Amino acid sequence: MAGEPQADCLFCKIVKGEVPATVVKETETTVAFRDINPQAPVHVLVIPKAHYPDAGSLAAAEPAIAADVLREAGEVALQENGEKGFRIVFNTGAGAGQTVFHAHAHVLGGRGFNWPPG
Ligand code: DGP
Repeated sequence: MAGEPQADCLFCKIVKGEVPATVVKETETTVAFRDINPQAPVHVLVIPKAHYPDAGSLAAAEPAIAADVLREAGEVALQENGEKGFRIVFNTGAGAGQTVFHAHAHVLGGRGFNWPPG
């Protein structure tokens, strides 16, 4: 069923505590943890506890939880990076570099960023 945990999903395993992660913030609907392969001094992933394959399908099915992810991304950035600017990225689809098909926001900060992104 939509939103249910998937046995073969890495991030569902992190939600359940079956795979360890450095959690920096958690709410009833979201978990924020440090990326294992950081691309910036601050690199945190914010995920919904419910399983949806990407941000768009999450927003279509559970707009309130999608809003929770966005709010938490901003709060984690403030917590980890102060008032400095930050970037939120949702890689969507393998062609855009998505490798884990459980919706997640990358929260990146602590350095400058180029535009357009690579
Ligand atoms: P994406 O490529 O947008 O699907 O991002 C997936 C991110 O997940 C990538 O930046 C690396 C991170 N990642 C992959 N495996 C693990 C893991 O086991 N633990 C943590 N903390 N992060 C992981």
